[in-house]
Amino acid sequence: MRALARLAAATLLVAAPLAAVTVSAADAADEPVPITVLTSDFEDGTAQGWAGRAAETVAHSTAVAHGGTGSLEITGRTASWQGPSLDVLGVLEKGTAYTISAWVRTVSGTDNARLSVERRTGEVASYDQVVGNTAVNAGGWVELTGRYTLATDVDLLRIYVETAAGTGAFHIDDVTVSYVPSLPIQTDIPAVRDAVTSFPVGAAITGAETVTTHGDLLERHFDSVTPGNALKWDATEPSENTFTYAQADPLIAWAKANGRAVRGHTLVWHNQTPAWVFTGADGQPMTATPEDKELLLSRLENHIRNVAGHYGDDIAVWDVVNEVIDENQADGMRRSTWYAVTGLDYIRTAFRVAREVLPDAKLFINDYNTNIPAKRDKLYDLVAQLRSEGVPVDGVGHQMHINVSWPSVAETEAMIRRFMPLGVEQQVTEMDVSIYTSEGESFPTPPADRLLRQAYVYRDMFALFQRYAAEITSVTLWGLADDNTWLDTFPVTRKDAPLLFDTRLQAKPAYWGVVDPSRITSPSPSVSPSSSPSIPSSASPSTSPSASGGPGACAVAYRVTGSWPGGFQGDVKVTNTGAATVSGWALTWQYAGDQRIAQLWNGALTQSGPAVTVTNTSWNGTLAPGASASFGFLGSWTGSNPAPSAFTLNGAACTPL
Ligand code: 9MR
Repeated sequence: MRALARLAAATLLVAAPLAAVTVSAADAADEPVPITVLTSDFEDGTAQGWAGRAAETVAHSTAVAHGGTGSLEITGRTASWQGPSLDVLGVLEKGTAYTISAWVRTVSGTDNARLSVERRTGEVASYDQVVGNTAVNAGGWVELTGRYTLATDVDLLRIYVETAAGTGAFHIDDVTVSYVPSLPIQTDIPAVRDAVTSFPVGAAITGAETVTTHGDLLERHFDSVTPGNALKWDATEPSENTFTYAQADPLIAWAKANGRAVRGHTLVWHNQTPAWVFTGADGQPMTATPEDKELLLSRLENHIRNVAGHYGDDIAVWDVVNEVIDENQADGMRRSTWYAVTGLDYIRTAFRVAREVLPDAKLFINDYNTNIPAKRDKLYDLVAQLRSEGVPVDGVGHQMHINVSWPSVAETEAMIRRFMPLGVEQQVTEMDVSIYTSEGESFPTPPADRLLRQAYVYRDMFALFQRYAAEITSVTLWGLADDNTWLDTFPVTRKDAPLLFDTRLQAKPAYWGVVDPSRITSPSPSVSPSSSPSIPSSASPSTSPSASGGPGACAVAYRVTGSWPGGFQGDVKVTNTGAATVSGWALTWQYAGDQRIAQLWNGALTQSGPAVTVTNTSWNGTLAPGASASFGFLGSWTGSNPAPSAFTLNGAACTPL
């Protein structure tokens, strides 16, 4: 398969409305090939479509350049938010994870530059920060680079650069937007939610993870979801008594539509809480006065009544308070503003109000490092005290942000056992397993030995949780796949890989650690030799007719998922609609146009003129009745790009879908 996929380095270089689109062929299964959908190099003497956000001046410049001789200069700014902006509606597609990069320098002086996306749907505008404040000066170019996935349909979409403080002139150059084509999800491996039946398994998500291929992966494998940020205070009540559910509503709607549970996260936290919450009536930061305490608790009550009430029974489990413990304090309580102003009363109020609003919901106290005995015991003491007072704490959430060498199973078991006498539910709420064991490490790609260690950690921890299934009522992973994890920037910026699926949404050894530990040593799970499929030769694709189930026993969906002048991306799903298992397959079609496939994944390609044959890989060759296999590809076309109208599977005609 490698040899077949590693075609001659075909390069498609074609003009697109905004920029050149470059596709270089390589072995997509092993080496992701980024596709650049936008380049602004300012080498043609124009502003290449960039405009100001207000009345500032945006013009081509040859004063400085990052590459070549031209850049874009922004002058005449009267506010720090003013800067260059480019329409990318129609360039960025929903659900695709893009890398956006821009080089910036000031004309003089220093500032912090940041890069964002403005989007509007109807009257509602949102501003998504892609790259946060980054120090820039006049002495050299600084790259702003970050990842962005559009999760919703929009009427307006623009990328822009602004600064944090000043209004000085600055330059930008060599702006690029690129993505690595996602692979189809594997449909021939067990679903996590089917393999683990002792408790529901969930994933923390953003809106982007409910659509396209990510949505397929989520829907296939997970029983429940936790909005990772969308229900936090800064997202739901950014200014006093103004509630907005624009981020969270689509996630909860997805869960409802797909019959999945939701863990609500979180009603009270010291992070991601807007400053106004802690600002007193006098405009000053709150202190431990009776007036400030009363105001803060009334804001808390109002917040919970609105947010929990908005979702009602659609969210049956809430992290009511998050991370309130500090084991280094004698009383075990984190010195947050919540605590400084109200003592323990913010926790009492939060649980009381949540119970009033949601009499049937399970109410949790959630924290990290609960496996560390000192912290665990402080949390135990607090929960014991609250429950003895009648505060309705139903459960303890263990975040479980761990790594490949810490903690031990024994420590984790002691954590679970510690809380059993309290009679509370316990849930694992934010599990991920970093491949790093210290802050000094940084790997460009995850080393195989770390991925194996990680698989054994997942295996052992899930086995432990299953042994304590009477206590552990759900396990949630803090993310869907390694392409979106908070650990890429914490505690330092480096690529981490803490989840079950890799950056291209394919199952990792960690996945097998959860689903079938006997297959851990096989990172690309392959069929064992004794049961390996007989792969028909592409030259004689009808060698297994008996296995195909006969004519008409297959259905093929051929889709063009992206197209640009001269190039296109597609995927094909072939389904065995017969009564017999297909063991090894060859799918053929004829192109009516001048299409050439340059690169194909999850299958092996032969193309001779318009005749295309794709055979299975080692791991998707067996199609039970009703089962499907999918593969994707990049290709070129001239003239027109019609979809093929007829397909055969092992020589038998299929129904085109
Ligand atoms: O995953 C969240 C990340 O996107 C946010 O930037 C971060 C900011 O506070 O919060 C992350 O989620 C945290 C969760 O809410 C509470 N436990 C720790 C999680 C990781 O920081």
